[in-house]
Amino acid sequence: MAATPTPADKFTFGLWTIGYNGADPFGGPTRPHLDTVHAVEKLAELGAYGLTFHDDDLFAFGSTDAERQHEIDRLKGALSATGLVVPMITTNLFSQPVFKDGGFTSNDRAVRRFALRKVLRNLDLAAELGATTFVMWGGREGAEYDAAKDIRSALSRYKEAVDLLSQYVLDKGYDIRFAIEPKPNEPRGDILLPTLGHALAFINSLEHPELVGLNPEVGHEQMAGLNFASGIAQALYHGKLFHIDLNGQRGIKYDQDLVFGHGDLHNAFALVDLLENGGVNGGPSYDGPRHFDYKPSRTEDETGVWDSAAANMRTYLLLKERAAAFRADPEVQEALKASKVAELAQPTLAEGEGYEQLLADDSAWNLDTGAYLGGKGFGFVRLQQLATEHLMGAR
Ligand code: ASC
Ligand code: MN
Ligand code: MN
Ligand code: MN
Repeated sequence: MAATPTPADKFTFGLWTIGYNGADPFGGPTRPHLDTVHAVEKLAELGAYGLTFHDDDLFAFGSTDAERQHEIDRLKGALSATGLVVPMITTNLFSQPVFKDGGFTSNDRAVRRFALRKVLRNLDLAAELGATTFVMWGGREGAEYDAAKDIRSALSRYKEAVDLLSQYVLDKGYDIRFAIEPKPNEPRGDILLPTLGHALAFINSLEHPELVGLNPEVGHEQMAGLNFASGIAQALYHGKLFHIDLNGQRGIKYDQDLVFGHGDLHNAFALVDLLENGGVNGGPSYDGPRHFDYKPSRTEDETGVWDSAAANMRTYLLLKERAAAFRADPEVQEALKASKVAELAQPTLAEGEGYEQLLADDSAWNLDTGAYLGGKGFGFVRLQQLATEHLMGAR
């Protein structure tokens, strides 16, 4: 059936997602190490399109050049055997003690210089593997204490880093763009660029804003109490949806990284409709990888890991089917019309009209405002109920 994934669906997984060993702040691993070649083979079997990774997921921090190359070669072998691709890679600037106060924005200048070197090396690897997106999740870029971090200096150092990396990509002629991944907190008490909106403003301060966009993650925006689908719509509006991290989150709490849809299912439905169909009024959408950044719960064994990987893709495809059914339903079309959803796409001013013409238009001022008391309801609840019924497979 249509809910069986194929590479054409462009589903990708982080090596750290299926490879998560279950360690959390309160307990150690519940699963053994997952081998990279095995992971690639299983993902291919399940119908995935690609794999992504942090440098340290593939080869341990501090590996010798030979050890590093050995792991790269094993990965390349598995990729060519299965046809999986690597559309995105990213750098771990958060696990090692050296990054305890961040990478690009550590108060310690020597750490900042080391972090840049680690990323430059990883950019070469990205280019070698054909990855066109380079994600920057600054999990340790932040603070717990207001006196400990000068935020404006930190943002200047962040900009300095991204400007340098952009210049490197341009000078090397790499076909790579950067995608900043916002997160409000965890592991730091407060992380810099906490939401998609903060990151968009920061991008405008860069030397090469055209090379830098967003990699929003469902749960991260929801940890800030925000509407993810709405944020993605704004990212698309600004042409900045370079990549996306799909997962599930149940409210404002620690970063759960649940399977996609195992959180706010209504919002996941709206999101898939937006990504696949450009939203209710249509418009530019997203054709990049559908990347899952989730963690198989530590309660699961290896069978549970692959069940959860498959669940991400199946839920996405089922939502895609449901969104298509929603749109095809004549009652939905009629309800959308009654709700004037398409009318919002119509400019408020007529062609060539300015404030003078508007001021001369008495009908604009003579609107029967009293009619809005008790009348002229928008019918949004009916529309949402129709969406809910399609989502539940009841229509
Ligand atoms: C990333 C990314 C995250 C974090 C997290 C690491 O690159 O997108 O959300 O790292 O998955 O545990
Ligand atoms: Mn330049
Ligand atoms: Mn997360
Ligand atoms: Mn993520």
